[in-house]
Amino acid sequence: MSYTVGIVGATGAVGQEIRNVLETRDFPVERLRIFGSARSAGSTVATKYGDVTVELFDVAAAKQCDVVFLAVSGDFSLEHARHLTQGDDATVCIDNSSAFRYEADVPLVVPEINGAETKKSKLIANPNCTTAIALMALWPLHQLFGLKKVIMSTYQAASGAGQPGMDELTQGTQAYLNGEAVENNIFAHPLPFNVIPQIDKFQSNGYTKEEMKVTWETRKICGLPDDFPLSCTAVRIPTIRAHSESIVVETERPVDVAAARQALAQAPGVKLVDNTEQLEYPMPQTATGQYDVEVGRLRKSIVYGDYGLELFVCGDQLLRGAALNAVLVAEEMVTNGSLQAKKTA
Ligand code: 11C
Repeated sequence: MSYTVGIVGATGAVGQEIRNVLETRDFPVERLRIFGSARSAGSTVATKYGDVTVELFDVAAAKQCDVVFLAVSGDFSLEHARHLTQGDDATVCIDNSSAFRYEADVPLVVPEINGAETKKSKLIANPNCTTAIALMALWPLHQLFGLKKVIMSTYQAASGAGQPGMDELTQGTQAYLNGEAVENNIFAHPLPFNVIPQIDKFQSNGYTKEEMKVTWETRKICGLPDDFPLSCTAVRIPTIRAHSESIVVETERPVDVAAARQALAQAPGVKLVDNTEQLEYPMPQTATGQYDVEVGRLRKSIVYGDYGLELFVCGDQLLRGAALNAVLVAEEMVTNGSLQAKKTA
């Protein structure tokens, strides 16, 4: 069986990667439809499935698809996603924004963890990139030792702010090296040769929205209690498109570092890169462009002793953090029968 697939926002950084991942993974595409704004409508995109003319987004037209990927703003998703997924002509919608992640009736899915949730709804939320990347390592460790507490600090790439963020970093770096003024319109401060301990807006508890997303989303995806303690400090650094994360976990059961390594080496979506003698550990340069999240620097925690592990993780923000996860959700829905091709007259 093959499907009519729609992408809304296909010319943005995430939308482009969704198309690439569909093509690379040979997702069964009968027809690809690309929807955009009045600015991009009418332009042509060369794809594996032939040249595709960008259509002006319209709910009725998008509902003709079997599955629609939304790679647009939360406001756009809020306005249209429920209309796409309701009614006799409803379509499956996989939303990359944060608009529905905390709605009780909308599954928030990392397929390797809670893929079965996709059977419950036509509207599926894709997690925040920082959460998705961390969970590839945290989930196998939770299975093995039981997570009691998680403290993490992130080193997040410019791609988290989309193509404009990557452009601001590269242009700003060139300007800096030329001795010119560095402009910042996307980031709160100039990013080149800097680190910025702020991603998204500050909340009343002193954390940023990005940091709270990691806490809220981890609880929901992993089925942890609503008060599960996870603290994140999210920091923007001048790398292009792979997020890095330093993670400390306290565990319910005693840790065994060798067993942790073995579990991570076998975990889907993970590449164990942990040979300090050879100076091998996760880095943005090696994680970029890879489907698997690199995990390494595994060690027993000197803070939590037998009940704690420390590790370092790097994952491609646009792939595992967005496009790959979304396509894996669609693949899961094909496998479990929740994604059906519409009968055409
Ligand atoms: C960043 N994690 O690095 C953000 C981008 O909730 O989908 C993704 C925001 C989201 O800036």
